[in-house]
Order: sequence, then C-alpha cells, then structure tokens
Amino acid sequence: MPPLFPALTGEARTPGRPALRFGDRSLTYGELAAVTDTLAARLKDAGRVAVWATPTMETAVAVVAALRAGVPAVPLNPKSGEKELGHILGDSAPSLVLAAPDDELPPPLGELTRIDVEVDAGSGATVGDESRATVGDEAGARGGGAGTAPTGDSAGEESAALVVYTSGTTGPPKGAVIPRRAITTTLDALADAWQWTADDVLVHALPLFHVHGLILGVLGPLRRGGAVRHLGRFDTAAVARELSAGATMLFGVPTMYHRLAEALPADPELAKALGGARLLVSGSAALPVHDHERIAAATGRRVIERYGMTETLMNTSVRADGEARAGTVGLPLPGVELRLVEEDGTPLTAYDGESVGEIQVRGPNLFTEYLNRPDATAAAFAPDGWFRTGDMAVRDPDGYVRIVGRKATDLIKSGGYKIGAGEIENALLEHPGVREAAVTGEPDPDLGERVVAWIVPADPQSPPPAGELASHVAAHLSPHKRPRRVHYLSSLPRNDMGKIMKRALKTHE
Ligand code: MCA
Ligand code: AMP
Repeated sequence: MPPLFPALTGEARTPGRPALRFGDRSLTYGELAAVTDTLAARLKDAGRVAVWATPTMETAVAVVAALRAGVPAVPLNPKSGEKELGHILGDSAPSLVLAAPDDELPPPLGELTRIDVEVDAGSGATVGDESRATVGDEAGARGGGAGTAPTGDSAGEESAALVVYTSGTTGPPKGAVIPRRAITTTLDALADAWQWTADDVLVHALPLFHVHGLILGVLGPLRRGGAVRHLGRFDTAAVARELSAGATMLFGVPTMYHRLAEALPADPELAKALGGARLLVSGSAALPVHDHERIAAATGRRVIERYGMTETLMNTSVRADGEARAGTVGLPLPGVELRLVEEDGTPLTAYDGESVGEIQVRGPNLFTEYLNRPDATAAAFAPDGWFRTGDMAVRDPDGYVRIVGRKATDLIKSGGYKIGAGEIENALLEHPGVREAAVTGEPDPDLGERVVAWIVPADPQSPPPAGELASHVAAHLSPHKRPRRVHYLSSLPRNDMGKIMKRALKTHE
C-alpha cells in the first residue's frame, strides 16, 4: 500500500521540514517519524486504542502512531461527562488509553492500561510499569528517525483507522468506523479542490476528537507534507498572529468566522492577516451570508465552504479556482457521487436552484459502519446503497449545492457540534427535579443554534435552577450539549398519541 503520510515514511520523506506545532512545541517530520516509530511498535496488535484527545501535540502523535501501527484509534472528548464516556468505552472496548503524561484521567478510564505519550524528541523518559508506561525515549535517542517501525501501510485500505462518535436524534452517540481508504480519498480530493500542497501552513483551533479538527486539520497537512499550527483554543489575535507569520490557510467552524467578523471592524491587523491568507475554509455548519459578506468587505478575501459529515468525510466544496459564492457548499468533490431525492426516494433531475431534495452520496469517502449497530447502519443507506445524509438542498444550474435545511428537527448544530435532542432529554429526565423534558434548537447569532430545554418540574414550587440543569447535562454528557436556555412549563403539549409536539413549544414562550 502507498503510505498514508509520504513525507513521514515514504520515499518522499522530508525529515527536516516542520510538521506539527502546538503553542511553543513543535516537531519536524523526522522527529515525528521518530516518536511515532516507538509508539507504533508498542501499539502493534493492540486492538482498538482510546486517545484522550486534548488539543495538544500528544493527541496528534498518538493518532499518527496508531495509524502507523494499523490499529483503530478512538478519540475521546476530554470534556465528556461520565455517562457519555462510559457509553463510548463500553461500546468501543479499547485495550488501552493513550494520554499526555500530565493528564488526569477520570474513573471510567482508570481500569484501562495507560500509555503516556512523551513527545519531546530529545527527552530521555523511561518506560514505566505495566499500567503506566512512557513512550518516546528510544525515539528521542534516535531523533530524526528513519521510519523503521511498523508503518501501518501494510494495513488494508478497508481496515478501520478511526472510530469517531457522533450524535443521532435519539439514544447515545454512535461510533462511525472510518477506514483508511476514506481518509486518503477525502484528503486527496480536498488537495485537488484547494490546490493544497506541502507549502501550505494550516492554522486552526478545532477540537481533535472530530473529523474536522483531526482528519482535515491534522492528518490533512501531514498527508500533504505541509505544516499545521494548532492554537490550543480559538482566539482572534492568535489567528491574526499566525496568518501574519507564514500560515497560509485557516480552517474553522462558522462560530469562529462569526467571531472574526465581529472583531474585524476594530482590528486592522486582523483584516490584513485574513486578507493575506491563501484560503479561508469554513465547515461543520452553514456560515451565514451576513458573516461571509462582512469578512469579504473587511479583508477582500472570501471564505469558502465545504460540506461533510462524520460518516461521509467531505462531499462537496467550493474550489480554490472556482467562484466563492456565499451560501453554497460548492461542487461534489472528485470521486463523490451526489444526488438529491424526493421524499419517496425518486432522484431529482432539476438543477434549478429551487427543487429541494435530500442529499444522498456514494463514493470511497464513506464510512464502513456504525460500530455494533447493524440496524443503524442499514437504516443509514437507501435500498440502492446511497448514504442518506438527512441534509436538504437545492442545486444551482452550474451544479453548486446549496444546503437549505435538515430532515430531522431533533438534530441541533451548535458551535459546529451535532447534538441530538433525545440524548439531552434523557439526561435531563435523570435529574430528580425534572418530571418531563423536551429539547429544541433555536437560532443563535454566535453558535448558529443554541440548545433550549423545556421542563416540567417535579415540584412546581421549587423548580431546579437553569444553571443546575446545564451543569447536570455538562457533567453527564458534554459541556457543549448543555442547555443555554431553560423554560418551565406546567405540562408539555402532546398529540393524541402522547407524542410531544415540539412545534407548539415555541408558542409557550
Ligand atoms: C461552561 N462550561 C462548562 C459549563 N458551562 N463546563 C461544565 N459545566 C458547565 N455548566 C465550559 C466549557 O467546557 C468550556 O470550557 C467553556 O465553558 C466554554 O464552553 P462553550 O460555551 O461551550 O464554548 P464556546 O466558547 O461557545 O465554544 C465555541 C467554539 C466551540 C470554540 C466554536 O463550539 C468549538 O470548538 N466548536 C467546534 C466544533 C467542531 O469541531 N465540530 C466538528 C464536528 P473551556 O473554556 O475550558 O473550553 S462536524 C464534523 O467534523 C464534520 C465532518 C464537518 O463537516 O466538519
Ligand atoms: P457531523 O455529523 O457532526 O459530522 O456533522 C455533519 C453535518 O454538519 C452535516 O450533515 C450538515 O448538516 C452539517 N454541515 C457540515 N458542513 C456544512 C456546511 N458547510 N454547510 C451546512 N451544513 C454543514
């Protein structure tokens, strides 16, 4: 198999070139090859491995090492609450967990063998006991490694590379099994669309437990032989600093571009930095046209959008050499087949900018299955094998896709995170002060949508405070799933079947 990262282990090795930078820590390709050599050798035959996916160098090293070892990695949101974490660990059954030496891991991870990821190329760290071992010493000693450890490139293209957990409308998150083939296909298609090369330096601040930040934002630059500079957390000044200091591309979710648009009028340095970028790319949710226009007006540069999903990786994009039309996600990427279908499954033939259908896709960019969920996997595909995205769109006469909404009203996109209403409702119902609960999304200028809870308290005289419910959801699931507003009702509107009528909730305000 051709290597996943030719600049790291292939004939095109470039050991002296910068690969990763997180804050003031950086690794060249040679150093990255060395530290991942040792770690990959230890992971061989490990089965699935969990990665405590903080926005740090250790996460990037751990995932690259797992890929080189040919073992599937399960990135864990380090802010996952106990219930969410328990579910993911139970479902994915990793054999060990990779974490930075200083990370404190919560109890559900305590029972797993832990491997500390030591990434300082020159460090002389030692290998610890069975349950807490340190990796990186041999790598450091060799520095600039030659890539002699398992490269993982003998692992088949269909073998699982990552298992990424993603929310559905109901129930706990599902683990999307992403094969190596999907990763290489999507990254090479984006390289074609964006003229993405080894000379590009990407800056971003995305979390590393989702497709956007991890596959596009870390594995993407490494596949090209270019560099990534991760900011640790999003900050407009840090974006300006990096784009003024050699970075060529920015990846972000619409909330980040919204915050840039807000900051631009008072910050000429930021405008200059964004204006000098080769490519500003937004994805994970729709970027409002208003923010597109504000950024273009202040910087002279247009943000381009690409459209993807955990299960499909990237489906469409505006091309670097194409027209950056606000409000569209561009054209299907090379290798991706895309169709719009009516409610009854009939494909739409119109390219009229008006006829709305569900986007269905087919191609080598797709996931293999939901782990342990053959039922959900089967339901995700149409009878003729196309994947149902649940996104509704129209096509312009020149083929540009314009997303107009979602099929499921119970899916909320907040800050670029997909959040299932059912999962939050279940968590709220576990709070002793809650008798009934419904969750909806409502527009939010910063987050796109915000999570809203509608509660019937167990005791109307002392309803649980909104902050307490938010913390309850944050502690059980994840902070980004917490309700940002709570309404208290005496009953929830239900139809004759007893089903909650969510549309009627809005009128209760
Ligand atoms: C607040 N916090 C709490 C509570 N309230 N923690 C516990 N209990 C509480 N009650 C903490 C949070 O943990 C966080 O901590 C801080 O307060 C702020 O949280 P929040 O308000 O949620 O963050 P934000 O500032 O609003 O974040 C905006 C953001 C973020 C940075 C844009 O939403 C983000 O990173 N989004 C990216 C999502 C993404 O990558 N999606 C890709 C999936 P602290 O301060 O310590 O952080 S989609 C995908 O992959 C597909 C393929 C695609 O197309 O891309
Ligand atoms: P996730 O399941 O978290 O990977 O999120 C995938 C979903 O994000 C898609 O099904 C879309 O609804 C949404 N999405 C991703 N990129 C875009 C975009 N550029 N414009 C609109 N929606 C998007």
